[in-house]
Amino acid sequence: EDGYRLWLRYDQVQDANKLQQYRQQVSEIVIEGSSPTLAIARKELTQGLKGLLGQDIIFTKQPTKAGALVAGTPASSPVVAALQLNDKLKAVGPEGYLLLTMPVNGKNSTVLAANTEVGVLYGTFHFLRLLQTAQDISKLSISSSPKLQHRVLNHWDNLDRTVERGYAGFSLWDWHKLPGYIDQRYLDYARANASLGINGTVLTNVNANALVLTKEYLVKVAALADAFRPYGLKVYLTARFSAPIEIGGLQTADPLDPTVQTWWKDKAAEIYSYVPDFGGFLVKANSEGQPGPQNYGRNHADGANMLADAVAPQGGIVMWRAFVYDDKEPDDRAKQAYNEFKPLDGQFRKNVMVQVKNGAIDFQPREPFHPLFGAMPKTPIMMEFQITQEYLGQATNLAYLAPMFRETLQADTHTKGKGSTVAKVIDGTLDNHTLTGIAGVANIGNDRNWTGHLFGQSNWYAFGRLAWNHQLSSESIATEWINMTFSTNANVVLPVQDMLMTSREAVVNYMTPLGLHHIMGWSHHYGPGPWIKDKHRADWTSVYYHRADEKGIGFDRTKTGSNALAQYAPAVQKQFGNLKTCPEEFLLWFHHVSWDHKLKSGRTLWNELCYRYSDGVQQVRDMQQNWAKVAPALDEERFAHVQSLLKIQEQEARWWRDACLLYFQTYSKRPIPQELEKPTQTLEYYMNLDPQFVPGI
Ligand code: BDP
Repeated sequence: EDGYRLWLRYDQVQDANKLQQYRQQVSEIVIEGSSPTLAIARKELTQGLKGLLGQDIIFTKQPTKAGALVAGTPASSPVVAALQLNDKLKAVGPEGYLLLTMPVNGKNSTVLAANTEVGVLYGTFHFLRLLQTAQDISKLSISSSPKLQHRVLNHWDNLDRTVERGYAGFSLWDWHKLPGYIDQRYLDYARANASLGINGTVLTNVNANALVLTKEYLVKVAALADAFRPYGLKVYLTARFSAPIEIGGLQTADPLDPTVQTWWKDKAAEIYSYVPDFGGFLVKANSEGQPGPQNYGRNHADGANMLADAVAPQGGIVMWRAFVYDDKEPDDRAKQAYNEFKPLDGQFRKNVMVQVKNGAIDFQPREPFHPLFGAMPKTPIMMEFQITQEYLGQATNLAYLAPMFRETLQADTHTKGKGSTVAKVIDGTLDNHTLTGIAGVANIGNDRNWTGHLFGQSNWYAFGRLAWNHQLSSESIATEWINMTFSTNANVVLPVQDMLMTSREAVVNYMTPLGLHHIMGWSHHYGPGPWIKDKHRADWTSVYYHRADEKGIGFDRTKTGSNALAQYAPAVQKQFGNLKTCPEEFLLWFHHVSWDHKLKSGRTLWNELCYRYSDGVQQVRDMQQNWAKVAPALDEERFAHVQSLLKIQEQEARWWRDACLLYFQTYSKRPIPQELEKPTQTLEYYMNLDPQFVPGI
């Protein structure tokens, strides 16, 4: 029980009555066709049902008795074709599927129908999930299709197999053994993605290496693409903007230079000769030292359009990142992306999406939504979430991220009046776009359990489920994941559900409560570092963000400060701009607030900070208690793994609490409330800690 099987375990249904019912309801399978994708669906049904029902599965050509599962497309299956589902199928589009209880040849059956074979595969996983989560399958009437077109993982994987901000071992891609050796792990990876409906993978780091675009690597990329294709998973690459110079021998990478344009066109054609369904490019340009069009006095649209033209003939897309900042924006880093991109609205080619991080700084435990959502109505805006926990305790902290993803998706931009949610911006319904997408920076590596922390799997899972349907609730996704990963038994579900649902808020509390942000350890972003200052760039220090002084704490982003707030719609400005109406979770994001300011709890800001930090520690202790409850129902191996990590998390929560409170206290000059636990070390102790080591406090 090392976690390798993820949420696709298919252990026998625990409830005896349910098992009995399911055995009758799934008595035989009718699935025609022998394409690679249908072969995978058939294998999944065989293994899945065999495991779940504890008996062998019978395949037939026609339903012969009640309880047949009939799966296929009208093209692959004459039985499905005869059912006349055309209208319903039309409505679910190329990747959707139907799961219907209906008579077939007079026999009560379950029909799984789709327009494409990948649709059948997605429906297969859905059907198996119903059994894994102990649902009633007697009257199915499901039609499901994705709300977003491109559902993509971003791997920040380097060619030497290190993973930027990866905490689960090394990269899955074994470039050395490719293309000859196809590791079983590639197939298991693709299968897990298919089970969620993830349909794209960017193989390489946004801090890109041009070598991946050389012939030597492209044959390896092609081997991966071939392995992934039957699972509906398309391959994308990051394009290093200076590649024409580095591997092409040109003098320039100026996007308006015809020789550069031709170089990229030829390069794209070459890539398509290896990977005929290549998805396109993801680009980080003019950010954190990456080259880009601005090196030549051009703008982001010039750069993106050049690449878009290169991949357009073969139907490729460009995902151009809006994560740009440098020290040119002296008063507030949060403003730069909007300032650079908003004026370019309407100037991008049709096959370009601008990929925007959920918030304007950088994947903090909590950020208000990025002001670019809703601000560029003529441009398809793609969401970028970070699944890997760079700023949320990395692989030692349990933080279930669905509530964080949902919080951003549900946020109201007000750009077209009330109800203009971020979800509607990215799914194209607000501004009428058909090109839509979502990206998640992967938390996957070659650790046996894939994600380092077993519970990291829940974040891969949640990202995929929300990418398919952003309206799912965090709770329902959590329940599914728990049922599939651990058990459907309430003794397990309830405590683990509780752990998942508090975990992200716990992290916010013990790291960055009340809108604090970017106060973690220098560069590695692990552990507290609110004292960090005097680095070569102010916007890489902590004091730049928290601005604590004798009077108070917080970053004034209102008119009296950086006025970053002006980038939001008037209704949002009004709400966030007023100290009285600003949600407390964003208070110090937008305001510099005096230590004695009274909060909703009736406490002063200083006391509230002390309480929040302490609550965070308590919440981790509650998680430990909850986990202890599941011991009797769980295998020793997974239980012990999580138990040890929770112990580390509790230490880290105290580390954060004590270091931050002691540090901020040097400004507030107020005592930590009597009733709260006190730090056991001095501030100097924390400031001098070698950040490589978790303090054994
Ligand atoms: C930051 C990471 C850095 C990434 C960068 C990015 O610290 O490693 O390269 O984002 O998204 O969060 O480009």
